[in-house]
Amino acid sequence: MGTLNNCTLTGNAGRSFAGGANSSTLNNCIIYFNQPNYSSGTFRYCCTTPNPGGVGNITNAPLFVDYAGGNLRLQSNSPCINAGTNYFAPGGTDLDGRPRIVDARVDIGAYEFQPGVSGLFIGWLQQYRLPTDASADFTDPDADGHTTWQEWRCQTDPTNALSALRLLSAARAGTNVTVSWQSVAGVNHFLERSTNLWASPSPPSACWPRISPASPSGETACPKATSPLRVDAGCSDSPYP
Ligand SMILES: [Ca+2]
Ligand SMILES: [Ca+2]
Repeated sequence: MGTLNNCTLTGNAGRSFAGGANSSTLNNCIIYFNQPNYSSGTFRYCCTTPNPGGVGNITNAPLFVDYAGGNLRLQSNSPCINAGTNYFAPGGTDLDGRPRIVDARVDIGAYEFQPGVSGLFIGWLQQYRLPTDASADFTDPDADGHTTWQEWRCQTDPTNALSALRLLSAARAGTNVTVSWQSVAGVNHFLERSTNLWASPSPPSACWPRISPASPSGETACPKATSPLRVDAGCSDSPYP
């Protein structure tokens, strides 16, 4: 018994009492995937099933980012987004330390959906024990020259300086040059060329002109060129694309 505001209760089972909530007051809470979700109590602006009655409650699944993997942040199409009431919203931040109220209305559950920032990314930060509150997003904790966000885009290890997307070698091979880099399975890489390595892509969100198709292999042969080459995983320079 008690009162919970903006909490997520999931994956619990009970014998004598409900696995989720029993005779409690819940506001802005997700109570889902428990056996059973609740027995009795007062529910306002909650996501649970069956419908307990009361104001603002919804019964559709909350659409967690990865329930099996323990990532209980919300997908972009979650019915919990902007479905809570600010009256019961706690303090300034959510469980990750990011803004608790986005778009003027609080979400149901422990995590606020952060537009432009995938919950997958925040869960990935947590896997590496990096701060989830955005303070590490654009810093370089392992000092390998790549920000955490860039390492996310490349799926390299943001806590290991030896793990980074960079060219390893470029060797002549007949009329071609063979370029190699450290690859990561499942990530497409692009080889790009510019007359000025320090030039910023224009517009800022664009990549340099690509001279090879996407390649997951970590090695490709391309025509010899006098201009510099660089390897890129998507547009790793752009913030939150
Ligand atoms: Ca880094
Ligand atoms: Ca790294």
